[in-house]
Amino acid sequence: MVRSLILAGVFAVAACGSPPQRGPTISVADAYAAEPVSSEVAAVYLTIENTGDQPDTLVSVETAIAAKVDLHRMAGMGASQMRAVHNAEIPAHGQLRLRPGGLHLMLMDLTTLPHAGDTIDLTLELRHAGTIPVRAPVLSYLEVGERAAVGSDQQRR
Ligand SMILES: [Cu+2]
Repeated sequence: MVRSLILAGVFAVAACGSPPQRGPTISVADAYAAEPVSSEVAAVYLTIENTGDQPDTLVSVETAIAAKVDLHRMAGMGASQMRAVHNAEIPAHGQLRLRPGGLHLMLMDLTTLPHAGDTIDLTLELRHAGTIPVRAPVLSYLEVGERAAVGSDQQRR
């Protein structure tokens, strides 16, 4: 709370004339992880909602069970077609959707192998909103496939 008040103050100075933002404008929904098929990496999907007037940027993600977390984009079919992305914008009054076949988080060098039914705790860092804790249930390969069939990146609420 203290941190968001400080950030709101900085923003007010930087964008004179805009109405002040009230309360958190960033939230995370629909987080889940795919049960890894190898002992080295696991994919995590989630949606970041931005109800604010300014874009924000996902700059990093941490979790206790992986040495590092990369943001990946699919450039084609298959794991060999994944490309690292350094950050991703959450548009004002919009959402950033990480989903199978698109942008996703890749937990690299797993220290613990998560199984379906477990949960993974992650910490997202956004440029403006700061750190956001996220809990992602681990789903089986079959359950992930069922979710992937619903909706698309362009979905609007
Ligand atoms: Cu990946």
